Amino acid sequence: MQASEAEKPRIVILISGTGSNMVAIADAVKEETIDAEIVGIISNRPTAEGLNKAQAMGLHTDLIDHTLYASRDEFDHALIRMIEDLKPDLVVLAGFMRILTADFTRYYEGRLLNIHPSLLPKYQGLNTHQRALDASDDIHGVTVHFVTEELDGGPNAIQAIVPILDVDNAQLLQQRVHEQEHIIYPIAVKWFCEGRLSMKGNNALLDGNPLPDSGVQLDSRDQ
Ligand code: NHR
Ligand code: GAR
Repeated sequence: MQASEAEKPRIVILISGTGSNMVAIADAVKEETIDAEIVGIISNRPTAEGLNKAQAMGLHTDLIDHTLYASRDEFDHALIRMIEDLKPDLVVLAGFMRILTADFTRYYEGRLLNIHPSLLPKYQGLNTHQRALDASDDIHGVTVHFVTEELDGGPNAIQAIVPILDVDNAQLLQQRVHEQEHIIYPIAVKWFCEGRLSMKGNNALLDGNPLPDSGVQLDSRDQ
């Protein structure tokens, strides 16, 4: 029997910019690859292009401008209130560019995912593509992980390896990493919505079994 709309897992997506990962997830929901309901897209930036894309897809959008809050604490508490109005089962960071306080990450522990453009634990923080090039790495990639208080430090769910080419620069590398992001983020969200992906302690579990530190690893060279 098809689950009624009311029973589907409810997803809220937080963005700050382009929103291409948000669109990839929303497309997978629309195509019914993911059996869930996207109940809202929230941006901390009024100019985020992703807001227009979400509206064009008929999704509910909210704006919460972090520059109007005196502290991270006040912003995060207001953000929690805005998210809670939407009663989510899963909160997805998709290019959301504000570091979150421990109050926030504890509130959503085990139901908060992020995508980070590196093979975590390598290159936490910003400017990851240039840092991988500067280090003359052979491979780079992208990771979906559960968010904990420690920045980019929560357990990995899935990552995709992207080879670094001799002719690469940060922009080319970023483009190839982006293609992989749009593959692995919908997979992770699907697993979560099916009850297959969860977090216990500092481990990600798939079907109840702890994943390796890398998470499930895909290699774009195999595609
Ligand atoms: N918060 C916690 N506690 N833990 C994580 O793992 C988080 C997080 C908040 C965001 C996404 C993220 C990433 O994948 C993320 C993961 C922004 C910054 C940052 O330095 C760092 C990491 C991430 C996102 N932001 C600046 C700040 O002062 C602002 C930068 C800007 O506005 O452009 O918050 O890497
Ligand atoms: C993505 O590449 C994501 O990995 C990255 O921002 C981009 C957002 O793209 N996230 C971070 O760098 C987090 N620090 P999108 O807005 O098109 O989804």
